[in-house]
Amino acid sequence: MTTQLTILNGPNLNLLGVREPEIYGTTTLDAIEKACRKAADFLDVTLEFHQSNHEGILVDQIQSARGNADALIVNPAGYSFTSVAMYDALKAFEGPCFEVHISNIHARDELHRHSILSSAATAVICGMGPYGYVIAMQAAIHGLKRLPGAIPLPLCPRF
Ligand code: CA2
Repeated sequence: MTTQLTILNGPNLNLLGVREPEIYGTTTLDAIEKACRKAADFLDVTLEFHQSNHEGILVDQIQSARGNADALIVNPAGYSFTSVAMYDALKAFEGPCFEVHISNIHARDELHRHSILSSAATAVICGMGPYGYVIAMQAAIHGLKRLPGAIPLPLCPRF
């Protein structure tokens, strides 16, 4: 059985590494995708990786993941704080869903602190920089009980 992960990225993440490096670092989204693809090979999963600046497209992509992806990893970016449509779509996704933020949103200004999507997520990973995506991939596969033997055994029986 092949495990399929889908990673979705929200608005302006295509500008990573180009603007505001003091907050988001210098790694581009392209470099993050390459790292995720390497991790996918190592973890023996297939990967879809998308970015969109449009809320409706992201909702469509979450819906497409239903019955297609085993787990979803989403950096909703600016839509974290506004999108009831993405919240509803995530609630309808039956598998585990990991919300990722490159920065530690809890240490940010009021505008960037309260993701309304977090309560639809299985877990939230933030403040780990781009490595948060790889952590989320490992967490997703751990949750699906499909970690390769080379990775230490799960410690938490809840997942
Ligand atoms: O830390 C993250 O990953 C965020 O999801 C990034 C969002 C921000 O609104 C969230 O609070 C936290 C912003 C993505 C925009 O990225 C840019 C990158 C370079 C230049 C401008 C925006």
